[in-house]
Amino acid sequence: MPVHNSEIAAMFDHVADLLEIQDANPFRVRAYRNAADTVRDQSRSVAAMLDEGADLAELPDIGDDLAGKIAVIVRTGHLALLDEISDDVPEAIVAATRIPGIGPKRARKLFDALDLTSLDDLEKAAEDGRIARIAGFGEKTQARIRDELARGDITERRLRIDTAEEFGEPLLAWIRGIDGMEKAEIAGSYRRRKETVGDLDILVAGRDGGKIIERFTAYDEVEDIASKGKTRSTVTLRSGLQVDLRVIPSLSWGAALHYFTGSKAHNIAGRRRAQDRGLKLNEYGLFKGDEQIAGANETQIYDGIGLPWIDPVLRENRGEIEAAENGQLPDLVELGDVKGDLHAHTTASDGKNTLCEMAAAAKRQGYEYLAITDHSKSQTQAGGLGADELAAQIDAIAELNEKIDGIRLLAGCEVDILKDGGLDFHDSLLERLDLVVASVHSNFALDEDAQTERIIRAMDNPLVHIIGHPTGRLIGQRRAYALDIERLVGAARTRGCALELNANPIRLDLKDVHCRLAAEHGVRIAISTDAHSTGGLDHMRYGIDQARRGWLERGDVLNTLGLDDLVKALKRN
Ligand code: DGT
Ligand code: CA
Ligand code: CA
Ligand code: ZN
Repeated sequence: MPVHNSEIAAMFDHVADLLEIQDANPFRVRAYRNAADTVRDQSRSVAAMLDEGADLAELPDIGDDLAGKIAVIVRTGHLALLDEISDDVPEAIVAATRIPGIGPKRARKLFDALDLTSLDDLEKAAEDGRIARIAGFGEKTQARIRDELARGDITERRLRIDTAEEFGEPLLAWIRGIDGMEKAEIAGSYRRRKETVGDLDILVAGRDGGKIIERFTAYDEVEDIASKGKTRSTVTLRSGLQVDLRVIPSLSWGAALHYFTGSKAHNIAGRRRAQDRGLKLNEYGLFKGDEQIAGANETQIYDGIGLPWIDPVLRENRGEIEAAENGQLPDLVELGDVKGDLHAHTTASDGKNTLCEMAAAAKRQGYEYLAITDHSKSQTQAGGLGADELAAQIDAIAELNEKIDGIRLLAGCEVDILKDGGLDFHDSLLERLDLVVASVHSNFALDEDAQTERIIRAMDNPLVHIIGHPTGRLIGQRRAYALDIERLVGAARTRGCALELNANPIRLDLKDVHCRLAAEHGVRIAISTDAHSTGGLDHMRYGIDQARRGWLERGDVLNTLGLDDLVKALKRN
């Protein structure tokens, strides 16, 4: 069974984390991080590429050394370097670096100074007041560490949707090859396209459950079998992902799919509706007394409780049942509605592909336009462009637009929002751009008032079209900065500024409920990939899923406009 890209990427990221804690050469750390990004961004399996004899050293940021390491990982599942250095660094230090404000060096200092070995030790130290006594830490840091550890999401293990897909889709394909299975689907939060999933809930329709489950548990990635019966089994995969599998008769397929898709709150509301009609709804069907009146398909289940079919992305009991009842379900935006991408980087800053390559890739997506938005000068570690370099890029884009057909590049910039809400470039330069995305990349620790004020100040500038990744969160890694999102939405509305839904599955920023809030206030959402490579443009579909969870319709989304309408819409006054 091949090693997945995300597993290779995670190993390289892990090496980078450990090297950073060991205070290794920053260039070496960077090399592993870049390699991890490259592997993660490949739309094809690196293991399969190797199998076909591809030379991985031709990929961006992968030299002969790293290509060799990837080959070993694919062959053996191991990276010797990682085993070596992880012996020297307690895993808890790596976990501690996820606490906001605790970088690798400070985490190391904490653990060394207090002779800690686990996060429990760290929590105790924070409670006993020992952290505040270390030079350079203080009461405030101590309180933050205590709160973060008490909150628990540093140690919580939910898998990002893209990672879950990487393990879930091959497993599903394998299950679909089992003799005697009739249908199989992944239900649960995965089918609702939530940004993270706790576990996978797989449904299989078939008669001989015992035999199907026997084959299921023989899947190569199964590491631990917690239970294994005739209709149900729970296993853990090598990746740590838990999988619940249930085998049901075809006659109950729709009912089971409905039940195990959830959410629980949506189910409970549905069951109550059934009761009000004198019916009983469970995972086997919809019943009137002992008679099954629906069950084989999901639409019939909804029909039986007097509702049209409701898309799984809406099933959170956030008003979808009432909307369905009143014929007011949203006409959700679709991937095919997207006419272009409004946030992308090139080799000019920290991207991996050139202007030309990005343009060709956007054309392959079937887009009308792609905005090139490299970083601005304050982003030194991301190769931010100086004013002259941006001016040169504007010319290069104009030149390229003359030469290429079928795609229009928009000259843009992801300009840093400075601490006081000012922008990293002068208006005289920003004026020359087709599109300005303004983002926060620093001073995450400002209090809510100051942070909100800062971003609103940036929106005061009519040259700003979109606020990039508005809350700054990185799923599973960095909490959103303090922000009054309602105030931000109100300010965006009065200023005619759009907010980004960053489609990168590690960001998905804005969250679903915030997308909905923005749209309800008439604020346009730009669904953008923030691609740092040609492969990154493929992330659009995660943004679309998130947008749909946020009830967005085509008209709510800025980049569903065709080129001419977009250009008109970008003229703020
Ligand atoms: P997750 O795994 O935490 O990302 O979220 P889900 O939604 O996949 O939750 P999970 O795996 O615990 O259960 C799968 C579905 O099964 C859930 O969405 C709804 C259904 N379900 C589970 N427990 C209950 C329950 O106690 N009552 C009802 N009505 N449905 C339940
Ligand atoms: Ca689940
Ligand atoms: Ca489950
Ligand atoms: Zn950014």
